[in-house]
Amino acid sequence: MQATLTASNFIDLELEYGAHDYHPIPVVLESGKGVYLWDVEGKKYFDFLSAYSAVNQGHCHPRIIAALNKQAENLTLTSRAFHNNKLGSYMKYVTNYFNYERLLPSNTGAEAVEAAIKITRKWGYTVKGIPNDKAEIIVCSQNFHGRTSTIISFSSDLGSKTNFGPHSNGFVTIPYNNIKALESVLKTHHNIAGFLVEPVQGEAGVYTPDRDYIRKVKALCSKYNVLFIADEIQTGIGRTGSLLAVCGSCSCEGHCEQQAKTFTRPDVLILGKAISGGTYPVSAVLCDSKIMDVIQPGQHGSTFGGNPMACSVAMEALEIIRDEKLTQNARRLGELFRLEMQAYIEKSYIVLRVRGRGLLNAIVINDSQKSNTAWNICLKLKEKGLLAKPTHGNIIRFAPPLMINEDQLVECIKIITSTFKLFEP
Ligand code: IF1
Repeated sequence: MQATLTASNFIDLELEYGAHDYHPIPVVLESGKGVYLWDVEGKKYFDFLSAYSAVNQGHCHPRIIAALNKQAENLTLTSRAFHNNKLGSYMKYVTNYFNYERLLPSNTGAEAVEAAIKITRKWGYTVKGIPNDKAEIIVCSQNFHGRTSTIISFSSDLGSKTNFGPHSNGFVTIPYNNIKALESVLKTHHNIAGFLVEPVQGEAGVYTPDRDYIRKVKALCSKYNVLFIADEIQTGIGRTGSLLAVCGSCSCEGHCEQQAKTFTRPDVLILGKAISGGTYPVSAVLCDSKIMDVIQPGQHGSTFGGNPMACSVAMEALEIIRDEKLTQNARRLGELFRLEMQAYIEKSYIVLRVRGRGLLNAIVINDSQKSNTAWNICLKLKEKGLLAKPTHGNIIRFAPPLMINEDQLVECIKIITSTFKLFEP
């Protein structure tokens, strides 16, 4: 049956039987290898989305697939009612890798954010001494942390939250990249348990904060005894040219691939997406014992969290980041990408600016958010063999797998700029 279906048949099936929760680029993908994807008609594409930065190691990395298959032959799921022989080694490996004392395992990004919120609140009550049910968490406008009913409560995106109320209390919103706003809330609100922030705002359109923002955030959080919670679900694991984007903001200038430098080290670190190379849903919250130990048996959990498949896949995926020096590659090629884009922009009308860090970049199209120019550019890119997706109407995110090489990137830059040219007046 499959063999006789065309791309439009597959799309129609989703439209007919699926929830209408997405509006994808009309391409039906069948296989992937490294930076490449192939559709059902055999057309080959460069992937410039990487499943929203989950496939940093490249599609179907042979080492990750081998780890997956090997584990699948032995044991897939035990639940946390019993121990398994992978979880402990996984926890040791990841806490070492990121320099934290403890890890709480989960599956999707939103789940890990939820867990971080619970840990932070409980720390607020039991360690900081906030009165019962009064804890508040500071968040930034234009944030993206996931889709659960609590997380959308503090989203500023109306589409994400309208008619999904009643919303949860306990969040105070401040502008992003604004230290004064943070300090003023910390001064006036006395029940703040934490500050939750993306070190680079992804969904907002790849907004990179000032160089010293994260360092100042860390200092203020320490001063007011508030947990600094970094959502590195999208920015972490090499994507921005440093192991964590918080490193990219500290004085090491992104040179501490191996471990986050202690002074911009988040109190609570949230990881997801690329921790498994996009092979399996894996997410985690990392923090030290003095924070994590507020969670005791029966107070949090997940049927699939910490399962042996997730552990095996994630250890291999993280090992690959180091072995293949993907962080360094992201930094070097990210600079090349922005340089080439900037050179194009100098003489362009249709492209306004490029911004980003490492291989998490965005191009702002010179048209209104309501226009379909960015969408049309993406359709043209697709025709020319490159897949990217617009956001907020006039922004296109460019985030290839981190294992892309220079020749491939140069080829992609040609595809991208020659496509832009078609849209110049
Ligand atoms: C969608 C963007 C990316 C995230 C951060 C938590 C989560 C995400 C910083 C939740 C997820 C996604 C989900 C996807 C779109 C997407 C996205 F466009 F919103 F910005 F990545 F580029 N924190 N990001 O970026 O993780 O529960 O999905 O595993 O919801 O449509 P999840």
